[in-house]
Amino acid sequence: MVGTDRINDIWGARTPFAAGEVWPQRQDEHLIDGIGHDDVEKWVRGACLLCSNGCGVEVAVAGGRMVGIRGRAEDRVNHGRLGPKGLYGWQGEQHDRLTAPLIRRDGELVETDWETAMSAIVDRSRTLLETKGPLSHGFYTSGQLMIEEYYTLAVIGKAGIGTPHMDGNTRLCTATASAAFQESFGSDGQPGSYTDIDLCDTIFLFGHNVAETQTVLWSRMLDRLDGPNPPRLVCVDPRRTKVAERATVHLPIRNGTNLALMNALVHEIIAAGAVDRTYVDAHTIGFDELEKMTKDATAEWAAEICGVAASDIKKAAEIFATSERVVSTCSMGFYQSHQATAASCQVNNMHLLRGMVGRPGAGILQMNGQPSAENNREAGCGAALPGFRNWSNPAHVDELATLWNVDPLVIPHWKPPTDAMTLFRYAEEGSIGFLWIAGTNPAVSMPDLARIRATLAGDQCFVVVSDGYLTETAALADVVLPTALWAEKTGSYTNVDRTVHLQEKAVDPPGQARSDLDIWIDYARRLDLHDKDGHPLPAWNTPEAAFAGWQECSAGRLCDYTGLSYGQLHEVGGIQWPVTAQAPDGTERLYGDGRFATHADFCETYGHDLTTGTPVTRTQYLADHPDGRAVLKTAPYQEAFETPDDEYPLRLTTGRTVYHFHTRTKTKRAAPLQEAAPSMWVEVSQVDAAARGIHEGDIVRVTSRRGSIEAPARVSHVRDGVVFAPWHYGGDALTAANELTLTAWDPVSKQPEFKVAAIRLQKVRDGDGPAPAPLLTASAPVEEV
Ligand SMILES: Nc1nc2c(c(=O)[nH]1)N[C@H]1C(S)=C(S)[C@@H](COP(=O)(O)OP(=O)(O)OC[C@H]3O[C@@H](n4cnc5c(=O)[nH]c(N)nc54)[C@H](O)[C@@H]3O)O[C@H]1N2
Ligand SMILES: Nc1nc2c(c(=O)[nH]1)N[C@H]1C(S)=C(S)[C@@H](COP(=O)(O)OP(=O)(O)OC[C@H]3O[C@@H](n4cnc5c(=O)[nH]c(N)nc54)[C@H](O)[C@@H]3O)O[C@H]1N2
Ligand code: SF4
Ligand SMILES: [Mo]
Repeated sequence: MVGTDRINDIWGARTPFAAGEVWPQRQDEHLIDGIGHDDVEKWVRGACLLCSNGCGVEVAVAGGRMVGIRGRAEDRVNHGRLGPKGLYGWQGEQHDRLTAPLIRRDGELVETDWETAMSAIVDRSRTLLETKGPLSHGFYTSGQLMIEEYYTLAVIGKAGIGTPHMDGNTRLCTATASAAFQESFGSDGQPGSYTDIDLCDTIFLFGHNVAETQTVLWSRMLDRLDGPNPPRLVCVDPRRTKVAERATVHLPIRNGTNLALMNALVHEIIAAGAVDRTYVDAHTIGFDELEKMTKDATAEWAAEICGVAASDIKKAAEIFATSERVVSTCSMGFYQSHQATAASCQVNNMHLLRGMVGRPGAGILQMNGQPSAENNREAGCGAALPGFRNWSNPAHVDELATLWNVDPLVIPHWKPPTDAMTLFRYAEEGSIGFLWIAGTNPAVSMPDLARIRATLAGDQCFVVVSDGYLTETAALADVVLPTALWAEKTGSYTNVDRTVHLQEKAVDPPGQARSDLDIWIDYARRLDLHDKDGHPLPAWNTPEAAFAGWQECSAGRLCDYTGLSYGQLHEVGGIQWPVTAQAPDGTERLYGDGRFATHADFCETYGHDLTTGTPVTRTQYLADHPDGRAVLKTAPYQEAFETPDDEYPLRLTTGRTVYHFHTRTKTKRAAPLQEAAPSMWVEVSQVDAAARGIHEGDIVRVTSRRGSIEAPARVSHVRDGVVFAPWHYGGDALTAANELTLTAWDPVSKQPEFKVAAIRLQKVRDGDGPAPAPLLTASAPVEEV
């Protein structure tokens, strides 16, 4: 093995640096056993596809196979570094792949050819369109495809078929990031940049275990923390993560109480007189309302609800109030909760109150999780229109109708676009009779799995699954299509801080597998989708032509790609949008001039009431005159839908471990990663374990109102009263955390509440050794094992 060990040395060697210096390069590399540098025939450029950090890479190819990987030293995102998944995860693509289409015959999935599979899909599709119309069709996609693919499906679904029932698993992931941007700034679009980490004096991490979920970004933070004049660090997480261990203040709040904390932090900042009045007056609306809504939200009040010391809340507020350059991130601990949008807007508000948006070192990073969640949102492949356009603004719909040369009435805008949770409800009751799932595994990743399995397996809905593997979801489908993955095709990905990368095709896909782009173009041609003049829709057949189509669609919008080219992406690596004739090398930050995307004719939404989700009308919106000013808004704190009671006395939360990606389709097939975290466990505090006679490694049962799971217990540093379950472990054994989670969502972003449910915990039997949980992460045991 040539290279680096990222299993035992997760973040690698420190390269400390001071504020304002350039983050030093460190090139990480891994070649498989038996392969040396001289054996590599070519290095192909691209970006890692195993989280939203989007690290620039080069893939080593020999004999038509991938044989290794290295970080791209000059890339702005990672300066050469790679984490565990980046270094080893691709190996999982070389095992157990689907190589031919499958079709269900007499209850069994059997191999078939493309002609049979596509004919079955198109026959069903055409019959339903003729008898029931476009509302019979649903598309549920991903945060892991390429923008060329998303935009192609957006055109098929929105200009060709005309269904509002399209969403991505981005609904489970970053819908709240998008919603919070829209509510505060008028449009989706990340204001900040990773270089803000290099310049900041303070970092706030809200429900974000960056040490395990964006390991390379954490390396950047660690290098600041270990350098001269390190930033102060505040961490809000019910577990003692590696982030918490480095924090100046760690607020281990009860899960499901984020908004109480946020309202108190804003209260304390206002009370301290730390508001930048000049900025607020010139660039925001809604201050008086915000002040009123947070008037009673004292640190003492929140301390009761959140279960942390009032003095710590005050300390955190004081740190924010006395810093000049804060970087804040929000992630799933905030997004997968009942008042997700309101809590995340409060983070935007804290920055607005202190005039810390779009300034070097002062940046908001509402995180993305998946590598191309951003692209799904931009391309309008989910519950949105392409280019951050406003579905309730007829002028925006007309723009698209002109671009696509279709009747505006075809483009679904007579109702809000359908979110994933509602889409599955329609599939459950059969009004959606044709559901195409691509690049996601809902039979493990959605809440309340018993219900999802029944929906997918039932006869009321014809289910097509496109995936590289026979996943838990594919096993329930009517037709399964084998797809190319990642470096087996060419296309672009955009990461958290708007950095676009081009992944260039390095190897052929296995067997008969085809790219999602080719599959969808084939489907569109077979359905004979066309524009008003009879020209085929979409108009392209190749990734580069799809990219050109997308560029045209993005023109003049915030996510303007018009100045980019494949050639430039190949040469430079990551480039941040907008890229235009005026900004040919990209744009580091948005909103530096204090002008936001809230003009009524430009904005993506007129906003919502954050408590109920009720839309604000255009008339109301105009009356408030945001007109380029940001909107300060929040909601009063409410308890989560499910809170502990006598029967279910503990709080469940769920999340990730560093070694696995999601439902593990790739990482369980990559030996170093799988060996590092081979099977399910649950994390319990010392106090809760002792009360139930549970010791490290004992087998426990966790039961909620939806179901139960059994797994070994790790006695860890999770807060008392909270049980943490990783949700990576699907399969037959009913160990998936989502057996327990509930069907409930934030009213604005519609993001499901994976981070709050009530459960009961019982010991089942003694264990025979420590739990199979990692030792070097937030899952570390309290006592040595
Ligand atoms: N190793 C690894 N990395 C990944 C992924 C992966 O599967 N594995 N997935 C990628 C994707 S798609 C995503 S979305 C990101 C997710 O990245 P993160 O958001 O960092 O991941 P999670 O582990 O889901 O949740 C983060 C933290 O939220 C805390 N938390 C739980 N409940 C609450 C709460 O009520 N309030 C607060 N404040 N915190 C709470 C948890 O203890 C956890 O440490 O990671 C990306 N990176
Ligand atoms: N309890 C709980 N549940 C959660 C979460 C949580 O924190 N707690 N987090 C949620 C979040 S943030 C997310 S992002 C979701 C993720 O949930 P999923 O999207 O279901 O997770 P993955 O395992 O990444 O599934 C992606 C699938 O796409 C396939 N795939 C990869 N690349 C391609 C491609 O190019 N084309 C095609 N057609 N297929 C491809 C992979 O093989 C895999 O089967 O889970 C959510 N579920
Ligand atoms: S931080 Fe994310 S993008 Fe970078 S190597 Fe790790 S998994 Fe890949
Ligand atoms: Mo995600």
